[in-house]
Formats: sequence, structure tokens, C-alpha cells
Amino acid sequence: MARYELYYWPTIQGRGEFVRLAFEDAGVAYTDVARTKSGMAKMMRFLDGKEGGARPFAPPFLKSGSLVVAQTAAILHYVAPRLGLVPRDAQSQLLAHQLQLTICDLVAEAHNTHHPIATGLYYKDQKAEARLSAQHFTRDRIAKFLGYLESIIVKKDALFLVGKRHSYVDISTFQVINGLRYAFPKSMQRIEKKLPALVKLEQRVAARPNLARYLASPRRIPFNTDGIFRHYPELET
Ligand SMILES: N[C@@H](CCC(=O)N[C@@H](CS)C(=O)NCC(=O)O)C(=O)O
Repeated sequence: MARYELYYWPTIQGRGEFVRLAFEDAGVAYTDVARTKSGMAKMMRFLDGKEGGARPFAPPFLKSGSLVVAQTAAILHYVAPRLGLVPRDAQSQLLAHQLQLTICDLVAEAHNTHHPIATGLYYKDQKAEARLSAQHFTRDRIAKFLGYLESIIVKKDALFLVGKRHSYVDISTFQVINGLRYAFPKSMQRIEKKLPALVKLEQRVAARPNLARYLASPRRIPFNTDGIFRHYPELET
């Protein structure tokens, strides 16, 4: 086991991918526990409250020594200073956390397009509502969230969302753009035309050597219709 143990569902990118990407970009070793032998059983022990540390409600969660931390944004807030993925000052770290939480809100809304009624129901049981939810999401919400991030870069006249250097928020922005491109390709083609600074940022992140290597590796699970970002063509007509 590496010093950092990430616990997340082993067959999807999902929310765990935001954490995987941070470790991969930093080139810091981590164990993706549920993808190892008996790892799923180990993850379930934490979720069932049978392990030490704060009991997580849901994956992803991270274990480092005796610390157990859940919630994507909280995990990144904890780990980013240790990975050199956020400026050192408290104000920048708070801003980064705020932006990550906003990205988490966008991720939750993306999830709600295919599960607008209940997480516990199958997509096929809420298709009509999903269609309406996706209509609003692709018409209004993606542009509102991504336009907000675009405006931050434009106002700062900078290459990065936080401070004067690359941070985990840039990486998460890369990930959410790619998830949305997979789920809603037609809408994103239209929306991205108004986001030139964000698209350039996404390209810069994709070209970072450690990330480019990871993205081309078998460790990067392809997007699929079990994840948070799902491509159902009928939701985009
Ligand atoms: N707000 C949490 C959400 C965690 C979450 O919903 N995890 C999903 C997988 S992406 C899960 O397994 N949920 C189980 C459940 O809600 O019962 C975060 O950002 O980490």
C-alpha cells in the first residue's frame, strides 16, 4: 500500500477521478484500493463503520496514516497542498476549495440529468423526467457554470483559475469539461464556442506530461454509462 489510499468504485471514473487526476498529475504514488485484490471488501468495511477514522458516507474517500477523509472537495483540499497543487496562502486555498465545491455542484447536476427522480431507481424508470432534466441542463446550466469559470480567467487575464500557477481546480475543470463532452457532445460543441479561455486551459491541462501519460494508459477507465457522466443520445435531441 502506498502512503495515500484512495477508495472509489473500481469500474467508473466518477467522482474518484478528480482525486486520481491530482495524484497522477503530481506523480505521487497512491493505491486505488478497490481496484486491487480484495479491495472492494476493504472499502465496504470503511463504509460499514468497521474501520477506524471518520466513517465515510460514500466513496470517494482517502486514507493517509490514521486520517480518513471523504467528500471529493475535502479530499482535494487536504491533499493538494501536499501535492504542490495549490498556492500556499490561506486565501488561495479557500478560493480553490470554493471553486471545487462549485464544480462538485455541476457534477451533481450532471448526475441528476439521468437520475432526476431517485438515485435508487434505474435510468430506464425515469427516462421521461431525465429528458426534461437534460433539456434544462444543456440549455441553461452548463453554460452558466462553465461561463462562470470562464469569467474568472478572463477577469484575471491569467492562464489559471487560482493564483498564478496550475492547481487542482484547473485539473477538475479539465475533467468536468471532458465528462460533459462525453455526455452531451452536441450541446458542448455549441457551448464551448463561448468559452475560449476555458477550452485553452483544458488543452493545457491535457498536455501536462504526467496527465497525458495517464490519459493514454489503461489506468484511465473510459467514460461509460455506469458513471456520473453518461451518454444517452436520446437525452440530447
Ligand atoms: N458529495 C459527495 C458525493 C459522494 C457520492 O455521491 N458518491 C457516490 C459515487 S460518485 C456514491 O457512491 N454514493 C452512494 C450513495 O449516495 O448512496 C462527493 O462529492 O464526494
